[in-house]
Amino acid sequence: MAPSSFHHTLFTASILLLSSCLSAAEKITYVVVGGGTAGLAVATRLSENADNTVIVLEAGSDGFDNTNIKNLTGPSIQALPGSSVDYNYHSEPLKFAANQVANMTRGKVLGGSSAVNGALFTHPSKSDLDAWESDFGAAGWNWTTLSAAIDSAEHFSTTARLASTESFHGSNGPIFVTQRTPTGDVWTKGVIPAVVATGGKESTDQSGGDPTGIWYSPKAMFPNSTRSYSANSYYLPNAGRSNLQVHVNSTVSRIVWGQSQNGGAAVATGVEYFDADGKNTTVNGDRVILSGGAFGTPQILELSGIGNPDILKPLGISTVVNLPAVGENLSEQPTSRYIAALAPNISNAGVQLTLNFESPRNLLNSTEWDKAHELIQTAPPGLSDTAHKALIKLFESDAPIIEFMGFPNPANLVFLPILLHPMSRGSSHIVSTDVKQAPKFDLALFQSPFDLYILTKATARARRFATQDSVKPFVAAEIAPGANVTSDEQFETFVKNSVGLSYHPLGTAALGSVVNKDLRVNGTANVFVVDGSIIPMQPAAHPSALIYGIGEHAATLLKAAPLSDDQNQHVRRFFEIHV
Ligand SMILES: Cc1cc2nc3c(=O)[nH]c(=O)nc-3n(C[C@H](O)[C@H](O)[C@H](O)COP(=O)(O)OP(=O)(O)OC[C@H]3O[C@@H](n4cnc5c(N)ncnc54)[C@H](O)[C@@H]3O)c2cc1C
Ligand SMILES: *[C@@H]1O[C@H](CO)[C@@H](O)[C@H](O)[C@H]1NC(C)=O
Ligand SMILES: *[C@@H]1O[C@H](CO)[C@@H](O)[C@H](O)[C@H]1NC(C)=O
Ligand SMILES: *[C@@H]1O[C@H](CO)[C@@H](O)[C@H](O)[C@H]1NC(C)=O
Ligand SMILES: *[C@@H]1O[C@H](CO)[C@@H](O)[C@H](O)[C@H]1NC(C)=O
Ligand SMILES: *[C@@H]1O[C@H](CO)[C@@H](O)[C@H](O)[C@H]1NC(C)=O
Ligand SMILES: *[C@@H]1O[C@H](CO)[C@@H](O)[C@H](O)[C@H]1NC(C)=O
Ligand SMILES: *[C@@H]1O[C@H](CO)[C@@H](O)[C@H](O)[C@H]1NC(C)=O
Ligand SMILES: *[C@@H]1O[C@H](CO)[C@@H](O)[C@H](O)[C@H]1NC(C)=O
Ligand SMILES: *[C@@H]1O[C@H](CO)[C@@H](O)[C@H](O)[C@H]1NC(C)=O
Ligand SMILES: *[C@@H]1O[C@H](CO)[C@@H](O)[C@H](O)[C@H]1NC(C)=O
Ligand SMILES: CC(=O)N[C@H]1CO[C@H](CO)[C@@H](O)[C@@H]1O
Repeated sequence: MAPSSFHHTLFTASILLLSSCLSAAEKITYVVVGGGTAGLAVATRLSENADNTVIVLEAGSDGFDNTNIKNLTGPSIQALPGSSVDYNYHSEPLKFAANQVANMTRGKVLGGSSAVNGALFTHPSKSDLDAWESDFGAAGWNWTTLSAAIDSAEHFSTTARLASTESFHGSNGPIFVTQRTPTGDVWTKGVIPAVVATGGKESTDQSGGDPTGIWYSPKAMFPNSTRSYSANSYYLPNAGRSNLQVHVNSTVSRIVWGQSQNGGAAVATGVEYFDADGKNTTVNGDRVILSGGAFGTPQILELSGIGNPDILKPLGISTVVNLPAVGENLSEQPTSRYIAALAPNISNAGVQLTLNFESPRNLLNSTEWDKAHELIQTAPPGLSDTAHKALIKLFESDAPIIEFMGFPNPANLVFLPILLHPMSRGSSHIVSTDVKQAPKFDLALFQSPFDLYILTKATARARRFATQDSVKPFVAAEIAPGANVTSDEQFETFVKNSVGLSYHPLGTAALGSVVNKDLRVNGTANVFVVDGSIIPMQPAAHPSALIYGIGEHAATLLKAAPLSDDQNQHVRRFFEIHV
């Protein structure tokens, strides 16, 4: 933490001094908005260069004394949603899912959502990441570059008796990634053979570009099973750096704009924020990096006049850059569930999950595949042509479409099927000029009938796993969907009525529509987005590993980009990547 004696006026003066003596080794002051998953990754990496000064403003507190953050067992994880480290956001009623209101947990604490998440550390598939370059036009963003960036974040350690392939992982990064041996035989002797018996397969490591199959997926945790996340693994070991300052309890309300130049690109001079004492203040910088996450980043952009004038004008915000894609293209992976009570005396506990990734050809028989293929042809409102084509391509190439999460619940056998590549697109927009008022979130889950169809078939398949001979000795009665759910219609109603979130909202400041391949916001000289908002399409993965990779890759790009790149920013430049 910065010393509480931090003196703002002196500090601003020193920045002015720094920026007035640029030389071969450029001195660049970065202001990072949000000390979350990607924010602390990019801030820590940028501060490796002693010429950079990096100031992080985080809305939440430091959270280091919160034992529920450290401890990854069920009761601790379950105590985080709704607590002081959660923004406690709620969705608009889900119009296509029985008008339910979903609780949308997001971390409001140093570390962001990496402090409150389930800690699964999954590498995305090659086909997902190559689509960024080939389909979304983001040159240089592909499997080769991003998987290397994820590896830079990772410190993998193998565990006795569980299969893994070390070459698929990073071994020197700050985030510890560990597998634990599961207790009992439910998974090893029951579920894994059941998946294989029903046409699935066992994986020896999902991290090499093809996650297909069931595996004991590792978590971001130290060998002692406590959470390894951006605050304790990127920031804390480097907290002594004099050029890295992290201010908690500091909520950014907007970007401060200076005179624009060179063809109209908007120039940020810094940001305005409420400091730990609630005082409205500003900090200057050469570059502003927004790392507020998929909900926080579009909120700050809109509060700063970057977005759709139809949304900004009624709130009295003048448009600085007309960029209607801000806050649009929101995607979330909906979940369903399958639960059966375990038979008496079955041991099933701990922190080790299994994940089972399956493809359309695995999940669907030929009749069902034809039906799904027909449904995927119709784009729901809000889905861009680019994303629609990319999704069809993934489906036809039999890329993973469903993941079954298997939990070590002591009383029950639990599978949560997750729809990996949803078509439905929602939005996240401000409704007030007050940063402390929650934006409005339209998740649009199941607006696409394709999404509902796939998740319905997956729920039925989960029951098939649980009723295989190998699983029978471990389970008693089915709890959900329940014995009265048998027809396609009943399964579909069950899925709609019991939909859950995977807490993977992404895409609200997407590459190719809000930011260019340098992560610069279109129409600005020096504002960048570095977080999950830039992801143009859901990966077949839990996204935190990828988001650390985005922080790593962004730092590499920014370290190599001189300030003259910002000064020479013309709006035209954006078209070079946006075809
Ligand atoms: C309950 C839950 C379970 C999950 N489980 C998993 C999992 O097991 N595996 C996995 O890979 N992923 C999981 N995820 C998803 C993953 O954690 C997130 O996608 C990822 O952490 C998001 O990273 P980010 O950098 O985009 O945003 P965040 O990490 O959320 O960071 C945003 C930061 O910005 C701050 N901020 C926002 N607005 C402002 C402002 N105006 N001023 C100052 N600061 C601001 C926030 O307080 C926050 O610290 C889960 C998420 C949740 C919520
Ligand atoms: C931040 O706020 C929390 C909760 O109000 C408080 O406990 C903590 O001391 C504050 N930290 C700082 C550095 O102001
Ligand atoms: C985590 O909490 C559980 C109780 O839920 C406790 O048994 C366990 O020892 C704790 N683990 C650590 C590493 O503190
Ligand atoms: C959603 O959050 C509210 C509090 O805001 C809580 O009362 C409710 O139990 C939560 N619902 C679920 C399903 O967790
Ligand atoms: C990925 O991006 C890098 C960096 O621009 C480039 O060298 C490479 O050719 C790209 N494509 C693939 C398939 O690696
Ligand atoms: C677990 O290991 C980490 C990293 O070595 C350490 O910082 C932490 O104190 C340990 N926690 C416990 C409860 O042993
Ligand atoms: C903070 O102060 C500035 C300068 O006085 C003012 O323009 C701005 O509206 C204030 N911001 C908030 C959120 O009150
Ligand atoms: C969504 O993103 C695409 C690029 O993937 C972009 O072309 C489109 O404009 C965005 N949609 C909206 C409604 O802004
Ligand atoms: C595919 O499964 C459906 C049930 O969803 C069944 O009615 C149909 O007969 C099956 N078709 C084939 C070709 O197996
Ligand atoms: C099955 O039974 C449960 C519990 O009694 C009930 O809530 C649900 O609506 C029933 N479903 C169907 C399809 O009848
Ligand atoms: C990028 O900004 C320029 C100028 O503001 C605008 O003409 C162009 O349409 C923008 N691109 C997108 C994809 O919004
Ligand atoms: C070894 C063991 O835990 N046995 C228990 C199995 O479950 C029955 C009934 O629930 C108990 O009575 C046994 O003690």
